[in-house]
Amino acid sequence: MSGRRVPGAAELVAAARTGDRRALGRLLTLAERGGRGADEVDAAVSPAVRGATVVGITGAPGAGKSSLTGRLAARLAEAGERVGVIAVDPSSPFSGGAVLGDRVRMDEVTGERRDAVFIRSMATRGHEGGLALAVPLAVRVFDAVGFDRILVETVGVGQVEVEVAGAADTTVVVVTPGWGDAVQAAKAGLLEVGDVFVVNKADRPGVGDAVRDLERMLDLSPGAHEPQVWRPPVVTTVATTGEGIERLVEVLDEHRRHLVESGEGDRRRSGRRRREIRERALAAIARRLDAELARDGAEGSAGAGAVSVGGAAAVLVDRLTGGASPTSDEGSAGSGAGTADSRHG
Ligand SMILES: Nc1nc2c(ncn2[C@@H]2O[C@H](COP(=O)(O)OP(=O)(O)O)[C@@H](O)[C@H]2O)c(=O)[nH]1
Ligand SMILES: [Mg+2]
Repeated sequence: MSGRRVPGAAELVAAARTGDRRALGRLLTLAERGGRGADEVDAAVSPAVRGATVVGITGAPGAGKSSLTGRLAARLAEAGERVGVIAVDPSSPFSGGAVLGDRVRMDEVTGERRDAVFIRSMATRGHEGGLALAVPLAVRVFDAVGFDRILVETVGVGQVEVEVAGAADTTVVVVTPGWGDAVQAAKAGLLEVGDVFVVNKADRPGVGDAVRDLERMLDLSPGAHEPQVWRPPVVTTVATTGEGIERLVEVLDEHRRHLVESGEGDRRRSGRRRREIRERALAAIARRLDAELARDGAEGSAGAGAVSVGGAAAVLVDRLTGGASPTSDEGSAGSGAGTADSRHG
């Protein structure tokens, strides 16, 4: 470890904990790239994780998520918290104008407490295992080096993005006034994942209608009228001026209390951990599968005597699992894929 010029993950963690922002940036890059580097980061940060609160912020492009995230980060930082921001933007990886614009906007509002906020943009492609692995690891990095709250901004349009936002302790769904915006959110599956709803751009006409639309849809969700079930509050904001942000912070705190008191927080965390382990195992298995397929050449496992595609797959599974019965393996491989599909559905 000490002989290398490139610092190892443990050294980077130690440096990042003392406030070294470059070290933190490198840890996040390693987390995003996946593979062995990410595994090292994982091993280095996991023992140091303290349980920071993760808030997912999602909604349609242009709804004002980045503006809202910036305001929220600034407000929390002013209150003494250290805030990590992970902004996932599929349309503008790294150097795209939108990401850069978001960064500038957020830096502006962060002002004096600027060092209490660290913003990281992440691309949705180009790293092994994808967001489902990169984001939770990045969250643990922030947590382990001393951040109290982690805001994860994702566009609420793809299943993976919705899932990433939904893997937070508290998920905030952002809509805007305007015909059908709440309906669109419902269609994208955002109604189910939302713990808090924000009608942003409340400086525009139609705010009352948007709030009513949301309340009406929330009335129809299961358990909506049971007292022990969390009823997602609807908050109106103007992200550009900061109006309503205070109320949003209050509501986030209320939800955090609810998570603790109801036990739902622990359930979510263990569910999240299970999903992440599953994703990581799947990625490892996929790597081995690919290596096996490469060894077999273009014919796949056909050369091993299997004629059908299913048969060839069963031979491969058999080889990887060390000889369980091909039929039962084929069956369980099939149902495993079904589970993965339904999870994304
Ligand atoms: N009028 C108005 N514009 C807003 C508000 N919040 C954000 N915007 C503007 O809406 C555009 C999209 O905002 P952005 O935060 O990038 O949205 P995102 O794509 O959801 O992250 C920007 O031009 C913002 O300045 C608001 O409350 N009122
Ligand atoms: Mg944005």
